[in-house]
Amino acid sequence: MAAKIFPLVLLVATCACLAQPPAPLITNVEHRTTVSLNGPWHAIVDPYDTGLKDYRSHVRSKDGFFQNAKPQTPQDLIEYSFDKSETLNVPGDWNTQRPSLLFYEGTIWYEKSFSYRPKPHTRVFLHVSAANYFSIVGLNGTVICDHEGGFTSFNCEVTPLLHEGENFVVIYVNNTRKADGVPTLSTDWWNYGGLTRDVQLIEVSERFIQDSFIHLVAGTRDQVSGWVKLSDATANQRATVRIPELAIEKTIATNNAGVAEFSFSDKRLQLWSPEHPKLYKVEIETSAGESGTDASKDKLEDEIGFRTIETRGHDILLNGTPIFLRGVSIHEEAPYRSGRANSEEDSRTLLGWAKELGANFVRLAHYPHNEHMLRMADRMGLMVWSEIPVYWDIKWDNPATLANAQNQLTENITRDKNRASIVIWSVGNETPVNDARTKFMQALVKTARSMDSTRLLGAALQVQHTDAQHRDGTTRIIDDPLGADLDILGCNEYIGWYEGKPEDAEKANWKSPYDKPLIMSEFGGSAQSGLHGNADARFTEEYQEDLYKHQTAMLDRIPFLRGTSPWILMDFRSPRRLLPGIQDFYNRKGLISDRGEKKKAFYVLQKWYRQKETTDHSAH
Ligand code: GCB
Repeated sequence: MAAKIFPLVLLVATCACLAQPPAPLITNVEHRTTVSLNGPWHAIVDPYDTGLKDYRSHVRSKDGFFQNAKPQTPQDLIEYSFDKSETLNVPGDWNTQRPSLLFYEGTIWYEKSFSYRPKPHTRVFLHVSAANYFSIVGLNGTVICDHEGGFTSFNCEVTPLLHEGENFVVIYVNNTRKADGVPTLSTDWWNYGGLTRDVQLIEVSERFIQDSFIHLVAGTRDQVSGWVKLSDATANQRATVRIPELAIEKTIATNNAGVAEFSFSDKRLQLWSPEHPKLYKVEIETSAGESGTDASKDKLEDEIGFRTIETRGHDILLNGTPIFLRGVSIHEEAPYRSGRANSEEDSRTLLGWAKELGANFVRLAHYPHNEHMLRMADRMGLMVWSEIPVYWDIKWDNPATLANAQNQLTENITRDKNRASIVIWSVGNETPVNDARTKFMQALVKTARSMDSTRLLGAALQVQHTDAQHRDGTTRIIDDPLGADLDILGCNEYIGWYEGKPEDAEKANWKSPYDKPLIMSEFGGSAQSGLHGNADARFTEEYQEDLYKHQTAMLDRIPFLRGTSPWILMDFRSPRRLLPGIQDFYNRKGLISDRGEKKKAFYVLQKWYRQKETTDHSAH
C-alpha cells in the first residue's frame, strides 16, 4: 500500500505545474454572445519565471503573479507591478511589438482589468483563441486552467469567480521551445510568443449548445446529417435545427450523452465549390426543457457549406467530380508588417493573393491558422489543407508528445469541422521514416478518422532514397509506409534548390506504389524581391522564375498528380535564414515579398494555373 501512495505524494509535492485542463471547447465563438478582452494588456517580461515558482525550488509559488498584488502600505514588499508595466496589444505576438522582444523566448505575464456585471442564469467562459506555447490562466487571483499548444483555442469556466465591478485576468504565457513539444526545438518559422489571437468572455445559458457538426454525407449530393451536443449529458433535451432558405426544420432529442443526431435530404441543395461557394444559414435552437426555464434555452447560427470530398484511384473528387487542386502554401504571417497574422483583413489579403494566382486551394502550413482564415476560405471558395505542427523530428517514443499532438489535432478538428473549405487534415510535415514515427503518425490518423469521416487524411512526406534504383538521380519513388494509412500523398521536393539544378526536374520520373492521388505539397526556391541577374544566380528573381518553369514542366508529366501547393505565397520570418542583405532572418521562397511585391515566379505559376483551370473545365 505504502508503495502505491508514495509516487502520488511525490508528484503532488514536486510538480510545479499540476495540470488543470481547460473546459470542453465551445465552438462557433463567432456567433456567440461575447465580451472582447482584446486591446492593451499590462505585460511583465519574466525570463526567470520569478512570478511562477518559488525562488529555490521549482514548485509553483502560491504568491505568484496571478495575485496581481499591490502594496497596501509603504511597508509592503511587492517586487512587481502590472499597473506600472508597459502594455502589449492583444491579439498580437510580443516579438514585433518591441524591438527588445524580437528574439525573446521565455515568459511574459499578461494582465487586464475589466468591469463586469454578472447576469442571472448565465455561465461565462474565458476563451483564448491562441497563446503560444504554454499558458496558465488566472482570474481574480485564482488559477483556473492551463494549456499546451500555440495554435489552437481553449476555454475555462469563470462563472463562480466573476463579481460585479472590477475583475482582472492574468495569463502566463511561455514560448520556450521544448525537445518533447509539438513542434519541437527546430522549425523554419519564427517562434512568435504571446496572446497571438483574440481573448474574450463567452456568455452562455446554464445549459447551452456546446458543439455541433453538420455535413453532406459522402457519396450523396442531397443527404445531410449531423449532431448537436448540449453542455450537459442529459437525455431527452430538445433541439431544433433549421435551414430557413430550404424551409428545413428538424426537432430532435438528446441521448444520454447529451447528443442529438439528425439527417434529412433535399434535392434543392446547392453544393459548395470554389466556383460557387454557397453557404447556408443554419440555426440551432434548444427549448426550455422540462424545467421550463429560459436558463436552459440557447440559440446559435452559423454559415455552412455542403460538399463531399473523396478519392477514387488517383483522382480527388469534389462533389463527385475529379478536380485538380491548384494551391499554394501559406504561413500565418501578416502581410506588409510581418509578425503573426490574425485579423480578417490579413486573411482577406493573403487569400486574395492566392485567388489572384489562380488558386482554388491553399495549404495552411504548418499549424492550425486563425479562424478568420477558415471562414474567409469558406466565403471565397478556397479548399484548405489544415495541418498540426508535427514537424520534422519530434519525440516519437514519448507518450506525452503523442498525447499533446493528439490533443492539438482534436482541438483543431473540434473548432473547424464545420468549415466546408477544409478538405484535408494533415497529420504532419517531413517526418523521417522509422517505426516509432510511423506508429505515432498512424495514431494521429486514427484520432482524426474517429472524429471526422468526411475529409481526407494527408501528410507532407519526403521521397525516400533507400536503394540503388532510387539513387540513379532520375527515379523518385514515394514509398513511405505511412502512405498506406493516408488518403492523399503529400510530397515535399526541392529539386533545383536543395538538390541539383532547376533543369534536373525535367529528368525526374515519379513513381508511387499507392493507387492514391499525389499533391506536391512543397517545391520552390528563394529570391529576393528586386534582385535581378542571370537565371543561374541564386536568390535572383530570374533563378526562382526558371525553377518554376522547370518544375511545372516536370509536374505536368506525373500521371498521378492531383494538386500542388508550392512553397510559399509570401516571404516569412525564420531564425534559420541568416544570410545578411538577402535573407536577414526571412525565408525568401515567397512568390510575393513580405512587403507585398510580386516576384517573377508568381506569374509563371499564375499562367500554369490558368491553363490548368481551362483544361480542368473542358475535361468536365
Ligand atoms: C521544407 C519545410 C518548410 C521550410 C522549407 C524551406 O521542407 O517543410 O517548413 O520552410 O522546406 O524553405 O526549406
